[in-house]
Amino acid sequence: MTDRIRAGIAGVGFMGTVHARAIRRSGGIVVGVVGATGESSRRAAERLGAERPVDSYQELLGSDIDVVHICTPNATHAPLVRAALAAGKHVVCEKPLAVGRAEAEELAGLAAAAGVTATVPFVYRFYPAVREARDRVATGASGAVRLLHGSYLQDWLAAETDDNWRVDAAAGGPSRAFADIGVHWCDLAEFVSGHRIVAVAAQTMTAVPHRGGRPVTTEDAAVVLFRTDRGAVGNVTISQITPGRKNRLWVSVDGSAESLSFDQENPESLWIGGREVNRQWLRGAGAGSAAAEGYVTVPAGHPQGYQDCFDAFVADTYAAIGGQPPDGLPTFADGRRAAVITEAVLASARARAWVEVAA
Ligand code: SOE
Repeated sequence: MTDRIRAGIAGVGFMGTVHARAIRRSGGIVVGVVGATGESSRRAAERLGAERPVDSYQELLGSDIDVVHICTPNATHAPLVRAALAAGKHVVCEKPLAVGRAEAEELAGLAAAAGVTATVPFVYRFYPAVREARDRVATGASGAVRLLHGSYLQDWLAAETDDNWRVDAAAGGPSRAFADIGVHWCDLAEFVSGHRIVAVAAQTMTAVPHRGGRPVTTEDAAVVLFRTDRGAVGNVTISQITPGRKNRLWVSVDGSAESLSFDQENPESLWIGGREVNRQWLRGAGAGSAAAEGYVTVPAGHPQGYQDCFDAFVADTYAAIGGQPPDGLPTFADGRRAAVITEAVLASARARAWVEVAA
């Protein structure tokens, strides 16, 4: 496909804005955007540089777009994805793909049957340091992976006065912290290690029982033990109430020959621990694997960050739309995987027992 990809965006908040930048940086065209109201759509069309304002999602789907980016609250993803697939569009749907396993499985099945490109932005895969870690494990440099551990900590809900649509199960789904960011950590741990989580023992907690004058039924934090399909064990702490941690995803993959750790708040390097020597691999300094170098866009010392990951994710999605799906592209199958793990975490927390994670 030599023509530029023509994209529509549903949802014009923080994520819709990030997607709009990435669409343009990937050579795409933002044809139209639709928000909650006609007025918010028109304002966003101007702010995001869309070709024209659009009054409704149906009008957007009826226009000359190749792909729609769904950046709306979680509970609206399924109906919007169904309509986009029925209209023959490729789809980029924000995570979580759906608010439950059954819905996620349905959407993954519909996308496969439609034969379109359907992706989910597990964008932390697109840091060059993460690709370097994945390559070191895949090529055997790290040895056999024995432990996976870490945390994903934020603080934007730490205050009792903090509130957000994700707090409400009706809009966000039955899980909040884990479905929102725990799935990123699990995706990254599995992506780098090649292992699959097969059983979890989880504890969730809601530190702030009321927000905005209403009771809270979704978790502020979760602590999860797990086993993998290849004999490793691990644990992860997920929190959106940890003061001072803004978006601190940290994962350690501990092999028999070396351990690797990546910190999303310090993404320009990969720590490589050895018995005799510890090293810091530096992005862009020329010593990376081909897998890592493919995502280096500027030299070392000129930091790449979150938006760069999003740009690479959208560019790879568009390459897939053009018939050349790159390695490591997160699809609806990965969105389904996230929903399966989330369901097991909630079930384990309720039962206070180990729960198997379906394949
Ligand atoms: C809020 O927790 C949020 O924007 C998530 O929804 C994103 O997936 C994550 O990348 C950053 O934090």
